[in-house]
Amino acid sequence: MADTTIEWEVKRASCFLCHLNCGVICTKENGRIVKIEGDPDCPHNEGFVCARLEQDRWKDFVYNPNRLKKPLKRIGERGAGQWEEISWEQAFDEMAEKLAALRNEYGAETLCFLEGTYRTQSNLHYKFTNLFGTPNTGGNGTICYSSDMWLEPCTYGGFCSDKSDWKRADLIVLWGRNPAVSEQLCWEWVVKNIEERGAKLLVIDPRYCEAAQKADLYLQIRPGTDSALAMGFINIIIEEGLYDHEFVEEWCYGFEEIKERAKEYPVAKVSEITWISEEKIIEAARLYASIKPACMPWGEKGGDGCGVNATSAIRAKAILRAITGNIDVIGGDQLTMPSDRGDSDMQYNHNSLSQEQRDKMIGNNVHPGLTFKGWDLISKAYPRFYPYSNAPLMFRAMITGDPYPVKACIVQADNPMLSYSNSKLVYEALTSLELLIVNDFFMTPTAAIADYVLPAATWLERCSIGYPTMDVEQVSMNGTLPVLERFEGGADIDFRDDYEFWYGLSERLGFADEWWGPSMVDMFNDTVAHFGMNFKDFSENVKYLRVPNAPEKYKAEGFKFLTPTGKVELYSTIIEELGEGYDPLPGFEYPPYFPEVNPEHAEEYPLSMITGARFMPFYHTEHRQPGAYRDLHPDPIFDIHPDTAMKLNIASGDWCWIETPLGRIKQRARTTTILDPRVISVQHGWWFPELPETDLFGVFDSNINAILDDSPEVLDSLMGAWPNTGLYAKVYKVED
Ligand SMILES: Nc1nc2c(c(=O)[nH]1)N[C@H]1C(S)=C(S)[C@@H](COP(=O)(O)OP(=O)(O)OC[C@H]3O[C@@H](n4cnc5c(=O)[nH]c(N)nc54)[C@H](O)[C@@H]3O)O[C@H]1N2
Ligand SMILES: Nc1nc2c(c(=O)[nH]1)N[C@H]1C(S)=C(S)[C@@H](COP(=O)(O)OP(=O)(O)OC[C@H]3O[C@@H](n4cnc5c(=O)[nH]c(N)nc54)[C@H](O)[C@@H]3O)O[C@H]1N2
Ligand code: SF4
Ligand SMILES: [Mo]
Repeated sequence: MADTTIEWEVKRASCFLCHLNCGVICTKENGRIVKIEGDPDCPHNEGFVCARLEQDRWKDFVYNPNRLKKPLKRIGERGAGQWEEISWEQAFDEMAEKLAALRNEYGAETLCFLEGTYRTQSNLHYKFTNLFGTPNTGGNGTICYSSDMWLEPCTYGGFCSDKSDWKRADLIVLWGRNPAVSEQLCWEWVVKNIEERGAKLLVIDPRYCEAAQKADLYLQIRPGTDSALAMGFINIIIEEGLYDHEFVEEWCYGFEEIKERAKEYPVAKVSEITWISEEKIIEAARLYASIKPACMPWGEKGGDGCGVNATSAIRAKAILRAITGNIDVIGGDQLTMPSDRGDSDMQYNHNSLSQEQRDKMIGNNVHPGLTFKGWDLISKAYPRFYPYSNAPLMFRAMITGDPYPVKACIVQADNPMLSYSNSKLVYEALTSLELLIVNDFFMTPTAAIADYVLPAATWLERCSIGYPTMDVEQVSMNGTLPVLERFEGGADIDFRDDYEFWYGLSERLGFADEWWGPSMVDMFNDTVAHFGMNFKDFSENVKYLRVPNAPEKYKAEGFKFLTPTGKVELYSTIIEELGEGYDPLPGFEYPPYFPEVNPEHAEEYPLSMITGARFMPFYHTEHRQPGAYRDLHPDPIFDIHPDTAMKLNIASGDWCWIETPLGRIKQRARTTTILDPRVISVQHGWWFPELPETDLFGVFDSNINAILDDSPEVLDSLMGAWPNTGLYAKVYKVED
């Protein structure tokens, strides 16, 4: 008689399909997950989950038949789709042997690492690269939050833009941020605050987006001009005496300097640059300075993603938070400070890397902010900061060998063939390597050109400590053991988690004893040791641990902001120390393609373009595999105003070419009045897993980054950030 016993199991996890790390409960039947629900007891999401988990869509993620099953070794030409399945042991042995040989031949700096948006334990790859001896870790962080993570500590010795007090603010400023799509849990908090507490909402966005539609005041800004607007606000707030006099006098350094600089941005000039009426600019500045407390969370587009003005936009916003007295107050943007536990260097092993190697970090002498050079200057405030090599320079080094040969790259949780600008150059760079290793869930366009492709464990298949981001009052530490073990319930994927990946390599390279042990549990045992228990007990007994933030730290006796002056530096002495060419005060310069500075270019490419405004259900380049996610959004879409579309004889739904000097890609038009007629909005992240691997899944067909520039002229000088908004393009119908 067949065994009909059904075994049920219920396990907790932190969803990592996005950074919010919602607490979830997974129900298993005979070793397979059958249900995932939001955990009502999780103080962060209180049962909320988004569309990525609803309708059982997660099944097409974790149980997707296209997941990588075994380590693959390239046996044909690069990109020819010819692979041999090998064991993990063989993969580790061979990869380590090749890495050691390349290190002997070219020096350790020949290895670089690439990461995308934070999706796994980021300390692990630093630990590995530092112990291996290379300073070269690059990533998308340069245009995503890391620039904030450096510039905010440089301004106020900590950072606050992910500790915005969404639920208790009386005014919420969403500036280049649309959480209604990008962080839906945060949007729940905003809506609740508006409905229950009567909070006001100010939105600054070129698209009349979901958040804008609920705003009390909406500014339809011209893409790429945010720092001009911020300077205009600073000017109005200072000239009208609306700033927080007490906070400025006691706690701000460089007020006269910023006041003088801001005078260069009178409202008429700002209106001309930003396409926003003078009245609205004044109204918005007064609103932000008068309603207290106000929070202004971080936003990718009105800051890190805006190219040459990235530093200025981020700094000017930080200054606005300070002069309006909204830093570290309840309902404002609360300040994080280094933990007083004195984190050991074991997490990152930054101290294992010699100064000689640090000095070789690519970007160190050109865009020093995010490199070790910049980190040294803010490390008092942010000892666990992640330094970054500059990715555009690193790709160029792979191709040219300048400043030295970069011959090997490990890619983990990143899809660089799509996520960085100038994909064709990225392709040239990655295919010129002697060794490319990719660790992912799926065969991506990046994995397709690798030498080794290794199947990764998802968040359901590894243990974790979830630290939900973007949440001010309930930082909950959610320790969980794997929901699924390898091969459980008949699953056929021979994954290793990201810890095991690094440990396996380290073992063969002779530095395993620098790790906590062979398993991630060993690391987490150490993380929770100060609670007097091991990780297993912690995950089973503690469930959620809330660590409330303590606001108004500056009111304590003897407090100093962790900057060189001990104050909020409106004028940055740290940037000054980095030398000429880096401005200690924010401002605005016209980005290279603007008609004001490049009229010929604008004649050929007349439409202002934003790229990568988020849309559901995808997370960047993920979930394109045929199935539940893709069914919700089968084709790439760009938005265009109906008047503009009509002039160009484009109907909604038409496939169109979008062209820049770097080439053209195609997407389908969607006409909408949420945009100014002069602006188009193009989706990012598009590839087509259903197309042949040998064509790299159509990676150049509809991927906007294939035609975006990352050359030195378009980068922010201090951060080296490349632009994904405020660009210029032309569009026309695909005729054949
Ligand atoms: N034009 C334009 N370009 C942009 C942007 C834009 O707005 N416009 N946005 C930029 C921003 S802000 C970011 S953050 C980047 C994002 O860039 P990426 O992070 O490169 O994009 P993802 O598609 O999220 O790629 C992550 C890859 O990691 C894999 N992965 C996910 N989780 C794990 C894990 O736990 N372990 C392992 N080993 N692999 C995992 C996924 O399957 C996927 O292939 O894109 C940037 N690029
Ligand atoms: N669905 C989905 N959610 C995501 C992601 C995803 O890929 N998909 N990615 C995650 C990641 S890594 C990040 S970094 C966050 C980013 O989160 P957000 O910053 O909220 O995301 P975006 O949609 O890139 O940009 C927000 C808004 O900025 C507007 N914008 C574009 N150009 C400009 C400009 O020049 N100035 C101003 N002021 N606004 C501009 C866009 O129209 C958009 O409405 O989203 C996260 N959430
Ligand atoms: S909001 Fe993010 S963490 Fe929460 S359920 Fe959706 S994808 Fe998962
Ligand atoms: Mo990001």
